[in-house]
Amino acid sequence: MTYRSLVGFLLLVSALLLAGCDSNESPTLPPEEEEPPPSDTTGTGDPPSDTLRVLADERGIEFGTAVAADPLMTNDTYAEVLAREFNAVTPENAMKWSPLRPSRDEFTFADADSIVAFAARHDMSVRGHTLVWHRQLPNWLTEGDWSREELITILETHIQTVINHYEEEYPGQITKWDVVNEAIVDGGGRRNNIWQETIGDEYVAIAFRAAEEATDSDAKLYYNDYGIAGGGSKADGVYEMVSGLVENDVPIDGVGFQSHLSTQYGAPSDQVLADEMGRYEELGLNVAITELDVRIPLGDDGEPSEEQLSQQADYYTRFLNNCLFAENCTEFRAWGFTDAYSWVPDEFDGEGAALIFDENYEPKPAYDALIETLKN
Ligand code: 9MR
Repeated sequence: MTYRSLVGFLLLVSALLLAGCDSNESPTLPPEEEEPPPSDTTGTGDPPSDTLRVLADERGIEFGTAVAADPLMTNDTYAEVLAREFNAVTPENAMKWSPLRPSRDEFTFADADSIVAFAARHDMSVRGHTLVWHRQLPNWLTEGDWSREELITILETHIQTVINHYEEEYPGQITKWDVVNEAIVDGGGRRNNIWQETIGDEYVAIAFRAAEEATDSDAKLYYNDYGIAGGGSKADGVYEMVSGLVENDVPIDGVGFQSHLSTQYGAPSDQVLADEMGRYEELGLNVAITELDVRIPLGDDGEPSEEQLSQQADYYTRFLNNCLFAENCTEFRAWGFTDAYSWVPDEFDGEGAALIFDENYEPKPAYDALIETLKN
């Protein structure tokens, strides 16, 4: 037999064998397509491992961010990253007087509700921000000629209506309220604003009492301010005011350290941070990091340098670490999470890149460093 005829014979035998197999067995069906695993934590499947949210849940810490209503409603990536990485939110603007109260008798809850409803769907707690402040006030309020009694009534009605609305519509969802925001100036004294001028020092206590009276839940009531994490006259002024509230049995549960930092001004040392948090523990109060961001002065190309990004990562982790170490700190929140939406470039010329995801939702070194901190 030649080589050619041998190959031909073998091919014929194998063809017959294969034909025999086919005729004896039913055709094999392709396996059924399986559902792809969920790519996010939109409430439908298991969350991916090692996100900030998963690690924060494991440690039992609220790990949150400020949220803007507009991108939440219009940008799927924004909503997806938010639900994947955080277990807590703070409405960035939607609960302030101006958006919430277009006239004395009218309340518009739609934007704030959309954030709280999102939080409810995704099992996130909410920090209500903020019941009393001097900014973002409607014209009808700032231009009115109010007597002390009238303004107290307006303030108390506001606090009651807002708290009641959320306790009725979204029970248990708002676990903290920033009752009063930024009442103290850099030197340590009271800020001169409409509340202070018309009602006097007492407006702070009035607001806390109104909040306590309005709430039927165990939502915690906070005073919230910036520039108090690193000590100094403002930090002392806040401490003094808060101590006075405690002494007078005003219902206050905690103090929010906003913590808007810049890489060009440095960050408080661990010791100072621990001392500042610790002195509130001695008063029997909680503390929270409520609005952390670390802005960067950008170069001509508009980009942060590697060194700046690593300094930023260091500041983020320093604040998280100190919160994890402090017995009375149960909450860590950033003021936004993507550089695509941040208040910083609007307010600080030439500065930006303050958050832990860049404009394209790519994690920055600060993100990785926070992951490591939560793991360790
Ligand atoms: O991030 C908020 C920005 O979009 C608003 O324009 C600004 C108005 O005053 O308020 C910003 O949020 C502030 C927060 O409510 C209180 N602490 C300081 C925050 C940054 O200014």
